[in-house]
Amino acid sequence: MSGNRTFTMIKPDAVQSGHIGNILAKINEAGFRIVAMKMTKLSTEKAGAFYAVHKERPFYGELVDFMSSGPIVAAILEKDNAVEDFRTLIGATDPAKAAPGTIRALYARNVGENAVHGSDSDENAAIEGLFFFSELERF
Ligand code: IDP
Ligand code: MG
Repeated sequence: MSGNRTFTMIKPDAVQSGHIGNILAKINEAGFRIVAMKMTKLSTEKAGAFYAVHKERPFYGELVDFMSSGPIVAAILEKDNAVEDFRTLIGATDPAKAAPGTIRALYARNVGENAVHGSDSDENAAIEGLFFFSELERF
């Protein structure tokens, strides 16, 4: 059975470009409820830990540098079938391949600086939500 929560970040490129409000509006219009949210900045250590699963990928260093380059907005989102529906809403990793109207098609700069993160499984959604939010910060 699919779960009802996912985790997202509005990445440093989209925060810097002033797209927080536009992206939250898309999330809202798509029927997600915000369970938790904060603006914060990842240290290189924290970014490295968050993306540890990609350690062996050639772009890992670039990814860690980018994700710690400026503030991000982290959030837990709730909706039926949250993980899959949110991946559909954000579109493909590479904005050049993302479907029209998706958040990455609208706001991403390139395959690395791609505006938003979205969890890839219920298990990772739970792990990633706990990485940022305590029980007292989840509503
Ligand atoms: P996803 O975010 O769509 O799940 P992943 O393959 O999990 O994509 O990669 C994690 C993040 O790493 C991407 O969102 C993007 O920021 C970055 N990334 C992925 N592929 C590349 C690449 O080929 N070059 C640079 N950065 C990349
Ligand atoms: Mg991923």
